[in-house]
Amino acid sequence: MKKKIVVLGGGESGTGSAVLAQQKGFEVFLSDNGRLSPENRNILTKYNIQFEERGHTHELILDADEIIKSPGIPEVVPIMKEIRKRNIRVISEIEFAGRYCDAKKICITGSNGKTTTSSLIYFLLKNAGLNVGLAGNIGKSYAYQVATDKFDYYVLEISSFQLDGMYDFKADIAVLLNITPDHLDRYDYVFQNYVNSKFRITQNMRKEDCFIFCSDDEITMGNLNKIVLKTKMLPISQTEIIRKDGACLLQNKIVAKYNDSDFEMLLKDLALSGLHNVYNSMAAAVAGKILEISNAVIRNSLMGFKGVEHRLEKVKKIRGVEFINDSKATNVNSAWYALESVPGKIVWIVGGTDKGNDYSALMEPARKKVKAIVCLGIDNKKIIEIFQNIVPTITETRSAKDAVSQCMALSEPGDTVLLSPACASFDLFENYEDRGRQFKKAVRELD
Ligand code: UMA
Ligand code: ADP
Repeated sequence: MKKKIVVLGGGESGTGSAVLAQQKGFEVFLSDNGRLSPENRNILTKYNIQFEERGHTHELILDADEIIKSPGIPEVVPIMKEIRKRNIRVISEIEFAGRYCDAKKICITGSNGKTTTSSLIYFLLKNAGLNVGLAGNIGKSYAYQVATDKFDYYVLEISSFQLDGMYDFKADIAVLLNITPDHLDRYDYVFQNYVNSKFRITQNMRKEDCFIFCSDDEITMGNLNKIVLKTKMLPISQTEIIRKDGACLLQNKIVAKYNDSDFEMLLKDLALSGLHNVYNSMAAAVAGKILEISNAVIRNSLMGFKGVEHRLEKVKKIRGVEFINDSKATNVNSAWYALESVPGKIVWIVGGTDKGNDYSALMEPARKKVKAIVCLGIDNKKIIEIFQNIVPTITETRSAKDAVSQCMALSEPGDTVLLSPACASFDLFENYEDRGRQFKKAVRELD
């Protein structure tokens, strides 16, 4: 009898998983408790895949041999509780697709910088002429690409939700950028649970594999000291000298080393600005060295990378005021790096859906640099309480258009208006992309 695979959720991840499972000859059933997009409905129909929408029918799900759960579905929903009661194996799309993919896998995780670093490494591998795909928590699903494409290398951005359902998967090169509190609502508000999830990126790695990690990150180091890894260890640091494999700063240069081969590059030549992006560039350079990409290609890639939309994206300078869209800064740590990287005085757009934020780390940069705060959210009480004695002017708005026009009124030539909200966007916007686009539109309309 055919093994039955049930796919829970029919979004990007679920639809791709169903296509791959169907192609591999399983009996496949996809169940979504909401509405499918017309595009995904068409794909499922085209591949002859059985599916349901607007509800999870327990009898059609609970007889599965294995379940592929979409990352956005939390454990607390009733169907998941039933599945766990019956001990049915639940995996993520990445675990499933990894079974059918013999490409070399470069996997990037961390609380912040995943998309930037994955895109940069992908850009680097492409420039080196390698046959490479980009997938994971970005773009077209990994499973769909494994079903329909053939690559020698994959750069995979991996979220903690995806890691939670990964068991036998193995990265050839793993990158753990940093760990700061995020998504705690999905981890019973226990930070260690989230940390453990991030460390799953190292599971199954062997001595010939490579683990790139940030040795300046206290949480990473504290946890690394508690486990034994067989893999090659490649620290990246901006505070200490790395004498063996890894990357560090030497005066005004980054230096990346692997197997006695060095790569050096002036900091000022990096395309991406800000201390956080120095880490991202270091991780990419080390990955490049491991893959034996030439220094010239690594240098040109780190110099020529255009950055990713909504991450410290310069929108426009209007009457001497620079407008920057950092809508993807949905937690405190990413907003900290944004405040740090902007020179001069800042009019800061902050707020949205609070994920249990502790804003105290932002008090110091706000005191030094922020001349006014324009809140963009429904409930701004916490932000006002924290910053009212630090920042001279705080106003509240509920649309990108209002926020932008208030910022213009509060700025002088030489200032920067920075949208770096430290919060999710779901109170006023569809998602962070919608927030970023509405911001950019409002900025362009000012002119
Ligand atoms: N659904 C159910 N039952 C439920 C709840 C939801 O069936 O109880 C259905 C919804 O109706 C919907 C589907 O599940 O149709 C959505 O699943 P999903 O939220 O997992 O979204 P996908 O479209 O499958 O996209 C997911 C990732 N989304 C999340 O982790 C929330 C995408 O990451 C990822 O690119 C994609 O898989 C890859 O295949 C996005 C993301 O926001 C970019 N990630 C988070 C982040 O970056 O912060 C982690
Ligand atoms: P992710 O995919 O992990 O959410 P992104 O590359 O999309 O990461 O960046 C999210 C936010 O974090 C942006 O505001 C960006 O400027 C900031 N950021 C990027 N890299 C880092 C890093 N290494 N450390 C902290 N913040 C970062």
